[in-house]
Amino acid sequence: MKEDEIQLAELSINTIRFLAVDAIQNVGSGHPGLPMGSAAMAYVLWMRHLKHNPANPRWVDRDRFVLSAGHGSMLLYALLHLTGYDLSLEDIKKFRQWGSKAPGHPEYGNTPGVEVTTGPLGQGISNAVGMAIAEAYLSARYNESDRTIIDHNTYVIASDGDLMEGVSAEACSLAGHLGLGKLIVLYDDNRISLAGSTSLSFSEDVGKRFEAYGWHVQHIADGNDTEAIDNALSEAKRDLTRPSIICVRTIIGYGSPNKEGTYTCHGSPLGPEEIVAAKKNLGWPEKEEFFIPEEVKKHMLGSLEAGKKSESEWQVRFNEYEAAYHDRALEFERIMEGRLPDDWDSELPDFEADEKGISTRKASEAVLQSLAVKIPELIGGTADLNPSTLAWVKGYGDFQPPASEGQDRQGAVGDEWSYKGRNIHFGVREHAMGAIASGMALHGGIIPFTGTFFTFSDYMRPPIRLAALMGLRVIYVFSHDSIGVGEDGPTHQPVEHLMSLRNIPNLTVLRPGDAGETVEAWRFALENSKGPTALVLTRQNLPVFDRAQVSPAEGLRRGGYILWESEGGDPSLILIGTGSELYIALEAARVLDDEGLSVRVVSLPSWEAFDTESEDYRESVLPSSVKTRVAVEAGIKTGWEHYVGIEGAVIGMDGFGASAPASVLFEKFGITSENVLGVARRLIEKERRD
Ligand SMILES: Cc1ncc(C[n+]2csc(CCOP(=O)(O)OP(=O)(O)O)c2C)c(N)n1
Repeated sequence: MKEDEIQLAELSINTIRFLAVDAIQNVGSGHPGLPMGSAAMAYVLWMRHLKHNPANPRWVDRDRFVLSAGHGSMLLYALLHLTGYDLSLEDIKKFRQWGSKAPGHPEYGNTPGVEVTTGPLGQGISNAVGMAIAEAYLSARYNESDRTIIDHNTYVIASDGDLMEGVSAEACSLAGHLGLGKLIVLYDDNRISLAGSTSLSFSEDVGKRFEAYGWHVQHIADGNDTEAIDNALSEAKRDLTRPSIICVRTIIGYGSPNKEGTYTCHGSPLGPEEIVAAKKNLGWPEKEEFFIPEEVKKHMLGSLEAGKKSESEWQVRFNEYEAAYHDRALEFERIMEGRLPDDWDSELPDFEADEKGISTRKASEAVLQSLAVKIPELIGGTADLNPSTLAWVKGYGDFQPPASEGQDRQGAVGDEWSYKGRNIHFGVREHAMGAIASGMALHGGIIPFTGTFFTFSDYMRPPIRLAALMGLRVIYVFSHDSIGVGEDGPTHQPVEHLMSLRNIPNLTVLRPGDAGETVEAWRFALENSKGPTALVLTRQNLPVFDRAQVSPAEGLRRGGYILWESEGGDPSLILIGTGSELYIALEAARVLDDEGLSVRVVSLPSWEAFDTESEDYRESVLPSSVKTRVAVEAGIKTGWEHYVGIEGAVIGMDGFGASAPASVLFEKFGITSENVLGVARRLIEKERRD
């Protein structure tokens, strides 16, 4: 490397550092330590390796970059600004302010060039595993021996906190198993976290840990050694069969004479005096703020031209591909735009009325198989619960590294083991499964689904929340949705989970009441491209309603609908049910109807969907004049007042379940049509008395 290039690199690195320092000081909050310490590795990655086009942040074959340690957001904003993304210096001056394009932590959809929302430590690096899985799947499916249209890396900067969080262990263990060679992590090994030295709580050998996962591990002793970082990145890129981690020893707050190497610069502005001292120390103009030397501006903005060139070269390759493989090219464009194929729902199953019925998990399995035929981007799997949740796509192979000859394939979903496989075996790693699914959705070209028992949705809550925040189309299949689980007992019986997930904004929770509603639930989930959907399904069989006798299951799409009512309408009582309790409500309603009462049964599989319907529609389903209402759901009751009011009644759970056969549990906890009858009669009587 020539002397003037080395100097320009140093100047650029200091520009990144002081843009971060000044922006944070300007607004009085933020995290300067990480950008100062990791500016050199970020510079080398972005200026010498990252394939991207700042003029088109959505270019499909760009490398993905994830700042997993989202608190260091000013590092990313400095890079985005300097390399020509649509993020001005004025935006940066409004760092962390209302409506800013530079929020406190990077937010997907808010800032051009931000690939993922990060901040909760451990998530970003786990999302990146999903991005690398998506890349591997798409390149296996679409690249031809003579034409390559997908070939990019996923880069991560991760911090101590990221690697302390358990989810990173789950995700990186799986990444090692899968041999995701295009995943490259730069570990900002500064040995300082928020509250002090990592020697207080984190003394494992990270390199050895990743070696044990099957990763390619490299070490760099000096985080400012740009040549070493450059070489390590090249080496990492050459290894196509193992993910790479480069452990880079850095100094948090590098350059700040009184604060570097200490936790005091992790999350507070350096302060005016210390900033002057740091600038002096690194040979930076002391009085200047937001200073960008002309030569740095020119040099780093060179990314714009280089990016445009990379993309146009790719476009030529894509055009050639399109000429040779027309249909596949069209399909590729479609999936990358997130559009469903025209006839995607043409083969959905129809379920005949059946008293004995089937479980909604089983119905879901049938629906999923029919969708898989039409939607090649629908890929996913379970956390070691395929045979129980039935969330698999049979006949589409297992997503595994190609060189897995001779391995024990018990439990595999298909004969084929390759990156073309559409069944991902997440292992018993629910938390990572959620984060990985988000990464796949973020990458584009994939509609991911996951599967586990509903009670373990707790283990997935952090990524579910973030998927909702980011507005990602991820489909969570949760089976074994209540005390209906039976003998496994209270550890496996979700109770508070429905209400708890309903509280996450922009997550749609759907609890279908029979097989017909399950078909509609899947349809809803696929069409919901603005946020995740949780499908909450039973283990036990439920009757399949005779839709000639009750309303069509399409009603589910509105979140709630009148399933059935006494002739003449004008009900004096409304029974509301979801999932496995819907038929219980219907049974009770028919008895009351026989007794001469005018009853309405409302199926309410999704609160979120129903609440976004017009007031007129909601009023037509739940007329405010009818105050005598009973809701029945095998979950915690709290919250149902929202629909039954204080004058209504709720039949549900007050505490945990128990270990016993399901039928006994429903009996003991009073979730039966007899109890609905009793409660309804009491309410009616009370109303008559009042
Ligand atoms: C899941 C989660 N827990 C806690 C926090 C709060 N927090 C922000 S940064 C941080 C630790 C910072 O240490 P490190 O990751 O090493 O970053 P550095 O100090 O090097 O900037 C913590 C605990 C968080 N962002 N996410």
